[in-house]
Amino acid sequence: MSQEEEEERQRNLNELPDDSPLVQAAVAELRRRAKREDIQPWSIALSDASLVRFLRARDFQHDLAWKLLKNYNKCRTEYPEANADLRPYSVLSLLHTGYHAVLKERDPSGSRVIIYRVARWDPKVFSAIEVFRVSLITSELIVREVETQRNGVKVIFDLQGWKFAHALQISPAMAKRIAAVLSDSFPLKVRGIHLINEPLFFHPVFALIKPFMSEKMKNRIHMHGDDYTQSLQECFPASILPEEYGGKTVSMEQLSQEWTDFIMESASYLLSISLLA
Ligand code: VIV
Repeated sequence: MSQEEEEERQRNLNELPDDSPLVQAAVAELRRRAKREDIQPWSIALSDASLVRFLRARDFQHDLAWKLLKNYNKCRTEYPEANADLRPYSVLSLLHTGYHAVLKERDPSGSRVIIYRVARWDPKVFSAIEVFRVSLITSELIVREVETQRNGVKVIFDLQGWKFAHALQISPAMAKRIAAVLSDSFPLKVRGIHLINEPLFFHPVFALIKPFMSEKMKNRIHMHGDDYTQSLQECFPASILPEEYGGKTVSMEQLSQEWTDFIMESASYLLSISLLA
């Protein structure tokens, strides 16, 4: 098969619904592999709905989907501080600060758009592990959406207020976890990371994360600086952005409140995927 034919094949498979025979066959194969290789049955759900995420995240390349599943499993079991307990209560007061929101509308390519505001994270109150857990919780919720499985996510990090105290929280181990989850340890395609208001002394932290990232991922990181309005709008239409970032219709406060409510409504699902003893 030529490369174009292979890409065409992957695109077509990605458009198929969960219950189509081709998707079902690929899911069954992935499940057989997981059972044969003794993936701990308690650590990851082997349901159709869960397995199909890994296939879509890797455009139905079976070996890559399998590798992603193994890495995801490894992260969940080897990094329980962030991964084991995904119940939202531990991060509720962080969510209430307005640290995090998910836009209502997707971008024109169908990606989910997520925003984090570092200025709302007080490093004396919340550790990087808890902050990381917020991202895991949101990721576990949006990865259930078929459109997100197909078209991935884009992230906007507002680094205004980034301080030395934040940087101190990013240990080399944490930098490695961040890079891992962006590249090959979570079944979401990361289509872009957009940094805005990044101060000069964010660069040493970025230098810590960079060596663990693939070329492809590095190329997807955009630094917009302080004067970001225009360059950000070249990447995202103003119509989907909140008021604080050049949009017209909705405030971060409102989006953040609504997403926090959604997380809280999802508490029982989040408990069901937690790995509690
Ligand atoms: O968690 O798809 C130093 C994305 C992110 C995720 C997870 C998934 C995902 C895009 C991250 C992005 C955020 C879990 C599945 C990596 C959590 C980051 C938590 C840390 C503590 C935030 C501190 C601020 C960073 C800012 C820059 C990071 C970029 C270079 C990625």
